[in-house]
Amino acid sequence: MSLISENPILFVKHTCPFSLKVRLYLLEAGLLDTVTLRESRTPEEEDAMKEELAPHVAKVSYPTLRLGDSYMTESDDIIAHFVAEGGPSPSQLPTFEAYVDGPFKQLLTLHKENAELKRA
Ligand SMILES: N[C@@H](CCC(=O)N[C@@H](CS)C(=O)NCC(=O)O)C(=O)O
Repeated sequence: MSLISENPILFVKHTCPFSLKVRLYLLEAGLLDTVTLRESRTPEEEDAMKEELAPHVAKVSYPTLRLGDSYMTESDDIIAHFVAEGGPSPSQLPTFEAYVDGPFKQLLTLHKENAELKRA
């Protein structure tokens, strides 16, 4: 028996809104069991995950999808990958859409405002 998982590996950070976006897509699409989920929940786990990913990507960011030897580091690209593989379009997933149009959008706005205030 091979110990190597054939599933794509999804690396996520527990509290990351971009990671939650991809997880929610997979959950509502019924595709969560098609990936191996690797989640960091503590600073120690984050450090270990960063060390593991750093040799393979220009900049470590979450979520990251590992597909064999290639790595995708943009949440929208990751979702587009699953759609291209036959997954449902995000517009067919009301809970996903509610998250993206509501809390996710608000978090991005707050994040941008915060960055601008810091620059001022
Ligand atoms: N454009 C990226 C943004 C992802 C992003 O900014 N993720 C944050 C965590 S929520 C990150 O990876 N920050 C660097 C880090 O935590 O080391 C995407 O849509 O996936």
